[in-house]
Amino acid sequence: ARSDRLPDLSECAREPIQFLGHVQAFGCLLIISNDWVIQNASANSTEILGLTAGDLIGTRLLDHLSPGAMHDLRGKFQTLSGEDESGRVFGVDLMGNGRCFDVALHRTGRSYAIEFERKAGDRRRDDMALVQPLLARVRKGRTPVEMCQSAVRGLAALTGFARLMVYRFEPDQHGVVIAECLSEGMESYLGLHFPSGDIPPQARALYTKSLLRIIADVDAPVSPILPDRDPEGRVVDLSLAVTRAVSPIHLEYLRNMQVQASMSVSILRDGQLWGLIACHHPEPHHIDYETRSAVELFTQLFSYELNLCEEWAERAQVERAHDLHERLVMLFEAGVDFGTGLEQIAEAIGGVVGFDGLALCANGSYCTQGLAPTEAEFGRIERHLARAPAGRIFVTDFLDQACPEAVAPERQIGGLLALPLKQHPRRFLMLFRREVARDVVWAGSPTKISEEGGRIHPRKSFAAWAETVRGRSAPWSPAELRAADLLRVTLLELVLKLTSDQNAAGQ
Ligand code: BLA
Repeated sequence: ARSDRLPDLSECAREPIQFLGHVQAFGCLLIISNDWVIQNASANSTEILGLTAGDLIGTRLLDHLSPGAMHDLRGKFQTLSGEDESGRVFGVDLMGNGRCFDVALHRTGRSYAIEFERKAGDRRRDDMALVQPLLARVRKGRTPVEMCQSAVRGLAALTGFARLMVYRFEPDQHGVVIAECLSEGMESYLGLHFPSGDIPPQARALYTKSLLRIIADVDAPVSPILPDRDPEGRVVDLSLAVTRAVSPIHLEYLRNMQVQASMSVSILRDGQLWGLIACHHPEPHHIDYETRSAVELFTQLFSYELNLCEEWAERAQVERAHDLHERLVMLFEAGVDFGTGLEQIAEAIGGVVGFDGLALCANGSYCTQGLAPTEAEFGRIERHLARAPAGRIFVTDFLDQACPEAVAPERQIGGLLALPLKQHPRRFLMLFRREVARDVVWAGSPTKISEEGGRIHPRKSFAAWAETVRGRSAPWSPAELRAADLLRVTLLELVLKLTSDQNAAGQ
């Protein structure tokens, strides 16, 4: 029966996820005018505040709250200026009866949204104080992946989630789990890839504005906002609401993954979504707003550190690309050539461009290193490339599409980067990359795919992703292509020199 209410899967990208009109059970939401009159209230205000939507709508907020609480909230409201700004106040005794709440507020159009969550009574921990030591540990990581690993470990301790992952978006927008922290009995997703559609574009756009969302219990009843329109007749925009109920499609996905609670925090780079810290729990799991705020702050600082580390790695790669010229010139001056020194040459090139094998024809014999086609297949690719524009690198992450039927599928070659060595006849040094779908495997039996229920399931997503990338390699990055272009010039120079040396020797 549940499926009947779900939108068509092909309509995913059009689902208006910020206009679904409901909040989750853990908090309630009021919309108030700028003179504090309550315009809308979620139906669960009864459970959270002890006041029904009917009691609230049309009255002023100060009719219900203690003077102390009103003072705190007013002060916060005054700091909000811009459209997207939000404020938070923790541990407010709303009614003056000792029951404390965390409060979130933000502007929405001409009104304000204000959300309340009950605070656990026995709270003694200062989460903000934990952010600094966590960050200090992250900084010790030497690579982006090490930093991510340390971040999920730290957040596991802070939040109690059972599976925490860093999910990184690739250039084609699909994603891969690059770091993970599991508690006992949880299935590992490390290294798995998922298609871009698992997080549709409107969700990604929202996640660059609203950095953390929690789904405390996928089966908890959601609560409607009453009435469902604002005074101007528009559906309430919940983009920045922390209690926003999530897409029913996504809830189905989580249920199929046996996840009962989920939280994800955006990792941004230059304002774009770089990835997510995705957290799962097999039971309902709510962490209060103050802890979530500490997680959000940590993730913002962590993103900054991660950006620095990535930029550093990128700069180091550019330096290595420049050094490669010197290294190759020195090798050749020491008498090495493509035939005798292929291993050293491959190692030097491997420092700036990632590949799984290379091949070329040197002095009439076919030389290879690692993953490579047969000589006949190599010849077929070379004949194909002879038609490509001269004096440029040729690159593809889908060899079978670029040069159909040149190479047998058993070779599992997905990517090719060809560097011209000679004009007449045209000769190339070719770097090969393995087919990526064969590199990655789903943890667990692939036959389980068909046994599992539900229309959307990460196993099926993974299978669909593997299908779309069959025959493809990981993409060549812009930095690698820049390095390859420098390498192209170096190689032409070296080959020219080799030929003139040989000519001189022959005279
Ligand atoms: C949202 N999908 C999400 C989110 C994640 C994923 C992390 C953010 C919400 C959250 O915190 O749970 C996907 N989660 C993953 C993936 C992994 C994971 C890939 O843990 C892997 C380890 N999803 C689909 C399909 C559709 C879809 C086919 O698989 C649409 C037809 C929709 N996903 C979808 C929507 C949202 C979403 C609409 C937004 C939910 C919201 O914020 O309201």
